[in-house]
Amino acid sequence: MKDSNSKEIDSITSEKEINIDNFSRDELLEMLSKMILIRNAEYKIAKGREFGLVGGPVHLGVGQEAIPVGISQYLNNQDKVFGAHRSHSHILSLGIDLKSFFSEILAKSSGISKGMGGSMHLFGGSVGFCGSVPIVGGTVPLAVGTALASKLKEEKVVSISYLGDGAIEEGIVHESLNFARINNCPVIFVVENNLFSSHLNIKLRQPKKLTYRFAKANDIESKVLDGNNLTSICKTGKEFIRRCRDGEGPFFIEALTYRWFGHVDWREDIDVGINRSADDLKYWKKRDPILRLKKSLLKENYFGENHLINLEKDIQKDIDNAWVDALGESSPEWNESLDYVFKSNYK
Ligand SMILES: Cc1ncc(C[n+]2csc(CCOP(=O)(O)OP(=O)(O)O)c2C)c(N)n1
Repeated sequence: MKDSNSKEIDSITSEKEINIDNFSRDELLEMLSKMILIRNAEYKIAKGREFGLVGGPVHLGVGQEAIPVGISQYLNNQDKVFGAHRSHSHILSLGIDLKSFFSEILAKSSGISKGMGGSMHLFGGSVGFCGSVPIVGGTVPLAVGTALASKLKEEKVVSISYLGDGAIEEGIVHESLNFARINNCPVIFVVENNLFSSHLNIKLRQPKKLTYRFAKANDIESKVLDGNNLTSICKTGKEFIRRCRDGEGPFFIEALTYRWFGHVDWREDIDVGINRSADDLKYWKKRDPILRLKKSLLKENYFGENHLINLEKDIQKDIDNAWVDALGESSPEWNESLDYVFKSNYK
């Protein structure tokens, strides 16, 4: 099924280098490092899942890194960020401690939620990540709720709701869009449109591949962006976040992207050739957000090739060390789940 590289998608996304004018060397280095960290951490999780070190399903977002990194750049720890089942990138982009993150994925007591949540129930209050849940669309009204609270308390706190093109199909999302608009809540809905809901192409689910029409229907200002272009995400993210702090909002960003792995687990090709074509994956890999940023940095002489190679090596070393440290941690006792989950006396 050859479809994601249609004219409509082609006109928004590109394999070209990206425009880095007006960004400082330090800022770009910070964001590039974050994207590499997220990608390589997810590759580490993929291997861990393959070799049975990680239990339960993990949903990897390799290929989609530019979106949360570009948005998180303009957030602070008071802001409230919500994700869903594919949220490693969301919490990592906010700067969560890597060892506690891996410990959580490996179900260790030292994990951010004491190993009780795992890959799909991430929480990192210290960095403003208010939670991810596997119920598709489930966190969207929560983000609207925190935004309403922020408005009522005049706090200038912004809420971010990451959701997929599949989540857009949930009724609660439409109620949330309407409620956010009617109450002018400082929330930004960020749709990571990777064109698939599990194994089902958007073409088979919706009359159009773009979802921003739902924002229009609710009178919410929106922008459709190339989700693999970091600086484009930054530009709009910065503007919408500032305007939310100034009392405007809600806003809606539709960021077109693609995941390189199958819907779940470590197999890159789990649904390639079944529902996703190998050609499409190749097409999107040319639009790699990290590669495109690197090319621009090299072309503009912001960094030399060696600098980037060393940067990647250093990040990999941090990932390897954090992973080994996390693996060495102990697992919770069985009765702890009774304490934390059923008796609700989480300390
Ligand atoms: C309420 C609900 N319905 C269905 C599912 C099954 N399900 C899990 S992930 C998923 C696809 C979600 O697609 P999307 O929102 O586009 O996110 P992506 O997986 O592409 O990141 C579905 C349907 C679920 N977890 N929750």
